[in-house]
Amino acid sequence: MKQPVCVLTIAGSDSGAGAGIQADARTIHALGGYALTAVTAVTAQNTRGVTAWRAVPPAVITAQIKAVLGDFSVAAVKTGLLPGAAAVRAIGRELARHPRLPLVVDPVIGSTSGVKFLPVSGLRALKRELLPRATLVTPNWPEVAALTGVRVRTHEAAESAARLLAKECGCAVLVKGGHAPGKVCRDCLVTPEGRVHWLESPRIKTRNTHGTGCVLSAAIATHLAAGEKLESAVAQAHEFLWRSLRAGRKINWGRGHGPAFAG
Ligand code: PXL
Repeated sequence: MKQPVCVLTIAGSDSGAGAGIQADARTIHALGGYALTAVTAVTAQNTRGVTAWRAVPPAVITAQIKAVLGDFSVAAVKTGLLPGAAAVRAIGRELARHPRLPLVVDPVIGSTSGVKFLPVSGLRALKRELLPRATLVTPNWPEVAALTGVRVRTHEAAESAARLLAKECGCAVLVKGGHAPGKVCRDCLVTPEGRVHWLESPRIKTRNTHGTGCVLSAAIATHLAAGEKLESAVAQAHEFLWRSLRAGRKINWGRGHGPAFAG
């Protein structure tokens, strides 16, 4: 058996396994990698929403990261749900010891069902302490609006916000168009040098969309871990998510939003 590439996901646990650590691990393994995990929060949820959640203390998050990075040969890192400014700062300090590791940040603010995981102070810490060290940040429309203050209601505004964030933080920005109306889903990638690439795919009609952002960012991190260039990693991850959504579109999981199945 050939040596698998190790990818570390720093994210929350989802008891329904649609998003978070569970979606990341499934995605990383589907793409031939080995998922290492640092759990940042525990959520109780199913397809209908989150019923309870608790943050893991920052010291316990960093102990997990130290344990993994101090032993395994990790080739890329992704972050998902981060439960507050103190956790963001602690993770930033830990990852600063590994400046060459590719880092994908999915700036999760809350759940679709309305639970807020990261308050404004956390978002500020994310922008100041994690994004300048990141390879790529992957906000959706509401997240890029919260990070930049730009009102995003059109694809043109999404591109402007992405350009602004890339300039402010010096990292690449992928704004995901899943929240936009229309029959085509359009994501916009802006590199730190200001190159712009649009990725388009036909929108898939399904309720099973929980965890799409987790699958996408975990897939990008796995492709980066395998040594691929950013544009190629993003394009392949976009395609992988589209295929996963299409494969799982008719599965009946529960009464709400089932997982964007990545298997
Ligand atoms: O999709 C954002 C997200 C990420 N991680 C966890 C979540 C959610 C949304 O509910 O629960 C653990």
